[in-house]
Amino acid sequence: MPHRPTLATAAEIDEALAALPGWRAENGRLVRTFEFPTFAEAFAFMTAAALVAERLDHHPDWSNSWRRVDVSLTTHDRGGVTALDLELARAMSRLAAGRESDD
Ligand code: H2B
Repeated sequence: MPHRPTLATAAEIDEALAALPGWRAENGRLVRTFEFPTFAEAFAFMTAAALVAERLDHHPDWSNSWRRVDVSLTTHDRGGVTALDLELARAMSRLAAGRESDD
């Protein structure tokens, strides 16, 4: 993958989202809310995701409130969603899998 890929098409985003439950496309961004049983688990998820983001040199816009993490991904350089956002979304979903709260 090139370091800064080109914008994904709407069809590419739709296809990718079909395999990314909970994520949606909104205003040139991929957005998702994660909710964990405890603040400690939410923060542990953020720590793990931050290491992936550093490795990709691609960083989430996100906020945390207690057990909840709101994530918004975009490629600022390109003004929209690229394969890097999709890759980071997949990695975040993998890290959260089985750890989210049911309520
Ligand atoms: N993260 C995100 N989400 N979008 C970017 O365009 C971006 C980034 N650009 N992290 C990177 C860093 C760029 O500033 C460096 C120089 O690679």
